[in-house]
Amino acid sequence: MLDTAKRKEMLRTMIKLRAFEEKLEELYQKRAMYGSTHSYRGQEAVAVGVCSALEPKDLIASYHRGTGHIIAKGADLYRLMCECMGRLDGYSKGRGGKMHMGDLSFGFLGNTGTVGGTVPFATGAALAAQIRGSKEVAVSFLGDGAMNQGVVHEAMNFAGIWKLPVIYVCENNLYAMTVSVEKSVAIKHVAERAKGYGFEGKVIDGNDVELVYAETLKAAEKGRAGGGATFLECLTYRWDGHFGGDPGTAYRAKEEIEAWKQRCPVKRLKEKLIAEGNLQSEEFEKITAAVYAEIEEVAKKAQASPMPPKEFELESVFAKSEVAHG
Ligand SMILES: Cc1ncc(C[n+]2csc(CCOP(=O)(O)OP(=O)(O)O)c2C)c(N)n1
Ligand SMILES: [Mg+2]
Repeated sequence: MLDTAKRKEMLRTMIKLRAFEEKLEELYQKRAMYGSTHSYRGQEAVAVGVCSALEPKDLIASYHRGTGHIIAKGADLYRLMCECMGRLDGYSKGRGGKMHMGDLSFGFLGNTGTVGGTVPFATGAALAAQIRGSKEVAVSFLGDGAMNQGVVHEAMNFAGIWKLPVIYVCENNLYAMTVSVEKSVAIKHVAERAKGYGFEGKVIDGNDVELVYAETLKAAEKGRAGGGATFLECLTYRWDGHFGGDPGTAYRAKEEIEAWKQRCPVKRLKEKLIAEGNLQSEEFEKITAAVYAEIEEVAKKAQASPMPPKEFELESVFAKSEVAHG
């Protein structure tokens, strides 16, 4: 069993993910953030359970709903916030925004707004680790909607053939934008597809951070030992709309949203620790207040930081014309 200190750390990180999303939402409403938000509220146990079970050298690939994964893997909050706000100090110098970053210093292969687009990133990183014999494991986070992309099928088939040390963590939050998984997938659980790729697929409670941790640890140990890939279908739910401009209620029943809020991953771990006598309510309040204060500070600092200079517009682009246009 996980020790209390580690579980409290996981609780703190889940609160951090939530506080970060709430701050982004506020900045988005004030037009202080560019692009859009894709709130991770409700899904925190997946990112935190997975990343807490990984080693620093391990790698993750993320997607549009990625801020939670990036924080859980160890991002610098200031640099992340700057990127979300289009600032020079951001991970992509303010050019990529929330959906387009990458930084190998903390094992983050990158994210993109192209659904399913980063699944091959993690698969390729796992192939590289296998060739080098470096014992790294790569994780690809992906949504239920990404499961219907061709490139995802190609990558998973490849991982099955080569027994790659990769873990596919599918966050089944029951919707892809406004379309329910029942309407877009012909089988009950996408994890069943893993059999067709030649590796193990499991359906787990994605709101139970300790379970997500334990299953990731097993999958990582298996991958490091040469046992190949694992697919984890984590059942979870996004509390908010698909993006900042979507209230999320036109295509989902209020009762459904409320029922999932009762299964809040933060509340679950908090109540468990309290029942065991390992946490007091006052301590929880203190942790929460400290985390929210930290995020507030980060946002203030990011808002006061410089924008990329104008000359920067033609830097870091793949192609530019030397011809002057009149
Ligand atoms: C290749 C591609 N097709 C369509 C879109 C539009 N799109 C953006 S997010 C999204 C839904 C993704 O759903 P899912 O993978 O379940 O992730 P979630 O938003 O639920 O976290 C779609 C269809 C896109 N960005 N990229
Ligand atoms: Mg989804």
